[in-house]
Parts: sequence; C-alpha cells; structure tokens
Amino acid sequence: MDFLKTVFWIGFAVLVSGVAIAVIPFKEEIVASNYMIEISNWAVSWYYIPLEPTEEGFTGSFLRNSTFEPTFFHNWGREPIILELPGAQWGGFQTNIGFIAKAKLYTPIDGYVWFEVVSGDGVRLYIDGKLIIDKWSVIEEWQGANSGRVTVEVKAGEHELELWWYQWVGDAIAAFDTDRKVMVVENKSDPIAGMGISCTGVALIFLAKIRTPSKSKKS
Ligand SMILES: [Ca+2]
Repeated sequence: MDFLKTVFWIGFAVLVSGVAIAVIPFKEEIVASNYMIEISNWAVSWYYIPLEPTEEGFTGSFLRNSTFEPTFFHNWGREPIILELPGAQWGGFQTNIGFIAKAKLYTPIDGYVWFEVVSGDGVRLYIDGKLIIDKWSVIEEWQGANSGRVTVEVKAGEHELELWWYQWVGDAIAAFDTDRKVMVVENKSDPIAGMGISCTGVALIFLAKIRTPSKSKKS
C-alpha cells in the first residue's frame, strides 16, 4: 500500500512538473523578429601601402575616396582595382592597396545581427570601435578568400561600422554581407517535452490506482 501511495505521489509530482514545463516559459531562444537594421552606404578611403601590414594595421599614403553600397561584393581578381572606381586617375593598383570604410548602422530594437566579410588578403570589422571579425593575415597567392562571420548583440540606436581591408598578393576581393534581420531572445515553454512528462505522470497515477484494489483484496 505504502509503495503504491509512493508511486501515486511520484506520478502526481511528475504530472505537475510536466504541466509546468509545458506552460512556463523557461528556456531562452534566439528567434527572428520583424525588425530590420538600416545601413548607410560605406564611405571608403583608399590607401597605397608600400609595406606589408602588421598586427597594428597598415600605414600608407591616402589615394582617394569612394563609396560602397550597404552590402557589397567586389571581386577584382587580378585586374587593377582602380578600374571600378569612378573618376580614377591614379595607377591601377592590383597589389599594395588597402581601404578603411565607415558606415552607419541603425537598429530600432535591441537584438542580434549577423555580419560576414570576405577579403583576400586581410580584413577587420569593428562596431563602435570594438573588433568583431579579425582576419588580418596575408593569404597565399593560390588560396581562396579569407572570410569571417559573426553574430553580435546590437543595442537599439545608431552605431558605427568600420572595415579595414587590404590586398597584398594574388586575387583581390572585398565583400560585406548581412540579412539585416534583428534576432531577439524569446522565453519559451516546451509543450512537447511537458506533454511527454505529464503522460508519464498520468501513467504512474493510473498504475497506482489500478493496482490498489487488487492488492488490498489479497491482504
Ligand atoms: Ca589577395
């Protein structure tokens, strides 16, 4: 009898926990919201860099300014980069060139956004001065692009994106991408797990109740 009572109360406790898990939002999940970030065009400053960049960055002489779209993909291959810049009148740099680009980012709510950058060779992405993607190395001539992707928390309001990029050897490629969707943390219950646990509880209660009469008759 005592054993069956115990089974009954265990079943009852399991049932209550199951219902709680099904109903109470206890686990955090990152889900897409309906909000999008806005990004301005990039203001790009180009530099001629005679010396190989170091961990600190690159030093060079300013060439000119240009702009990029909010998200961009430029693959110059081994063609002179200059050819795609409007009003160009200098050189035709295929190597020894870098840029520092800045764009404004606005998000209407706190959330998470992913960014991806591609470069051959080095690239660093900063948000509000904080380094979030670091691919600052010369890749070998025959290798593909250097790329990095990160999901970062961005608070509601305006922020500054800064992109450092350089081309040293081989192909030249520069890209920045994001789907602009703001993801948010949502607390969720787990109805399926809760239902499963509740069923176990109900089964234990039934077991205790069904077995009780036959046992009591025997005793
Ligand atoms: Ca390269």
